[in-house]
Amino acid sequence: MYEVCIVGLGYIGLPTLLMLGSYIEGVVGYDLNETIITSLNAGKLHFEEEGLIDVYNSAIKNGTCFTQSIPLAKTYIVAVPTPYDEKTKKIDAKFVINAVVDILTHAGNDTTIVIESTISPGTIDKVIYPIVQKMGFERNKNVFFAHAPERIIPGNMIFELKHNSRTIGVDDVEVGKKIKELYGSFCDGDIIITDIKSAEMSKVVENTFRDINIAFANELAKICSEDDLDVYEIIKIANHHPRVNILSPGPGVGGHCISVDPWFLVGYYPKLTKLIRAARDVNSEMPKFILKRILEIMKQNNIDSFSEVGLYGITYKENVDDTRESPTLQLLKFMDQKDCSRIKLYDPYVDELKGYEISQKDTFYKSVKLVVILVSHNELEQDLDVLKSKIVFDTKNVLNGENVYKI
Ligand code: SAJ
Repeated sequence: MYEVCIVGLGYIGLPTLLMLGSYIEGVVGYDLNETIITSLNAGKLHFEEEGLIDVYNSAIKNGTCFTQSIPLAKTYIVAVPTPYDEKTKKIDAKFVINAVVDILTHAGNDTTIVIESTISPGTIDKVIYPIVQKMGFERNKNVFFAHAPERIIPGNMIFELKHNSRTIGVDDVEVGKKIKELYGSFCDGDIIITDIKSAEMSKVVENTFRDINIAFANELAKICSEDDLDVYEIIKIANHHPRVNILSPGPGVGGHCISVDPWFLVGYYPKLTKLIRAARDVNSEMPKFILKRILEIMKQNNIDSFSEVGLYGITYKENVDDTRESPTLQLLKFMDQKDCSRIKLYDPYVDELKGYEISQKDTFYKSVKLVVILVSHNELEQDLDVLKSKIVFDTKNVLNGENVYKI
């Protein structure tokens, strides 16, 4: 029997598995997706992340393995996606439910299941546990639950896995101690133990806080743009106040966390979430504002075709290859099909994207007059010379010059 099985080897499950596997023996990763398991067994990682290959190598040395059929383990850590229902704004917990049912069907009694996936407050009590009960299990007797929401940021995952503090929600102090010891094998940060619902709530609150702060920055950007003020200068000055810390405006909020988790609160507390809802709306409308600015800049520079416009950056943020909910894709959705097919797209991390043609870097720069920077990948530093000869709309505040427009 394995010590720990990680269920779901995506953006969170895989780094967690490999980190744990570098520190303890008896760790196994399980995923339904055959391609993922085959590639991991062949030594290939299915997404890029700094330092991931190093922890892969040390986990493998330590005996970590991957499987497509659910193995027997003492503890299971579930890291599967938790989308939300577009209509109701409530969590769609089907993947977590399937994982828990799958685990209990195979593992039987005395299993500990740690949910790492972000879930709306009350999901374990109200959604998962009733299903588990119907299967004949009794909580805290023959099945034990914990919620250990992840906190790692893509681009710095390995460092943050080791150094960030963690929250562990449990029903039972003894289970809390056991899970704390497990996470403490690799995590140097504080590990705070609380109840399950508080852990569920605190995770969603963290991402919602960031969404609201970014929305404030984005709203300021619009105000400043209206009055010809430099929003970055204003935020820089305000942030010198010891109790002010405004984040940066940008083309929108992407990824599968910050743009999703606030809905878990809106969906369940619709009458109490005016601010959270407004922040979501401000951030979701940002790509539309960017499109309006692109059209203004095109007009000012006598550019009348989108074929002379290029979007630099397709991923949801810099130096990662993840395009989920990316502001660029949100912007393309606001454009009509004809304009969309004319506009040029380039991203050093993206070679292909369903429904769109991605240019090679040389062709991209040769064919466009206006470059819109939507993601400030470090790779951009290599292009500073060519960018001097273009009109640039820099939505990330990384360039300066007479040819550069800002949000
Ligand atoms: N963004 C801005 N302005 C900023 C910061 C970010 O517009 O000042 C945009 C980014 O460009 C991106 C989006 O917001 O499109 C989200 O990026 P992010 O770097 O803020 O966050 P994520 O989604 O990569 O990771 C977040 C983190 N949560 C918090 O910082 C509270 C991470 O710690 C979580 O583990 C992760 O969500 C998650 O999985 O929940």
